[in-house]
Amino acid sequence: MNIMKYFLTASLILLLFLAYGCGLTGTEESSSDAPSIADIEGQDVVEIPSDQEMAIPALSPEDQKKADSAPAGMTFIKGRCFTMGNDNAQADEKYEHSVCLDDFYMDKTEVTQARWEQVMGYNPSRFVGAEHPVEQINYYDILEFIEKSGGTCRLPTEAEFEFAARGGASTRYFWGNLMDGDYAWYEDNSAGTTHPVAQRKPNVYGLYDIFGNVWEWTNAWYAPLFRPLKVTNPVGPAQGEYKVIRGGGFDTSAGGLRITNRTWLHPKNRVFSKVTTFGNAVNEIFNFIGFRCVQSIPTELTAASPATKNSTSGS
Ligand SMILES: [Ca+2]
Ligand SMILES: [Ca+2]
Repeated sequence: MNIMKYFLTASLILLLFLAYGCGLTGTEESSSDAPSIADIEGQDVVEIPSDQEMAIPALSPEDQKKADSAPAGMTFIKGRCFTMGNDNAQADEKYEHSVCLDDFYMDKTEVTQARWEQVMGYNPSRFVGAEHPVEQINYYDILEFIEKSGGTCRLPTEAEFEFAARGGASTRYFWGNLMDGDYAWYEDNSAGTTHPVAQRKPNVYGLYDIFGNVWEWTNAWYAPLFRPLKVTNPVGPAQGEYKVIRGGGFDTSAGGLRITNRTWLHPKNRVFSKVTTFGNAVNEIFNFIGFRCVQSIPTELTAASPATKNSTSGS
């Protein structure tokens, strides 16, 4: 009898030990680093700012000339090398890597409904207002707008968007590490609607609503990871299924407005299939996406140097 009791006790201890061991293993597996769509889509991720420090240097006389020649509504962005991405946020923001960009011009504001209607002859937006950003437009609608705009507009590459939006900052937002509603319309201050452009404070380049109000299309195909290579003027993958959109919108949480946040949208999609935190796919209208134009610097300005200045220009 005593032997039986001893055996049962020993078995019980062994069972408890095994159960505890399995529990530990399970915990480890659930915190695996393998990225899933739910991980990437989730917004509640803790981010530690990287230590990259960038100051906006004063413009040389030649660059000042480019800045003075900026097309109406655009600001000059002096290109250089910077660290793109974020190793301490969502999986698809990895890996921090060096990117070098040429100079370019960028619209100070999102394309307004007035501007869209002038070019396209219609206004598809849900939150109607001449000075509100246009939305409910897909990627191919924008290609049509670009064609009709006669060379005065292209979509930014993803690197151009991040560099411009960053405005030299190495913090979570271009204004610092804490959310500040003075700089962006987002879920806590937007009252569930878009707002006329340029009502919040701009970044150092004079870009308004580069975070918040409407998300913005880039020209890049979405890939879940950046390649950790030093690259010049990267344009992203040659093809893909989704386009990258950046910057967050009026219905985005504070966390989702961080500089390096990325998400994606089918180039034709007006109905977005979203993966919730519970893993359910639900259809919901998710098309409050706008855009702003960029332009490359005209060759007559990039070629200009003191040595060639005396040549006459017919333009
Ligand atoms: Ca925006
Ligand atoms: Ca994201």
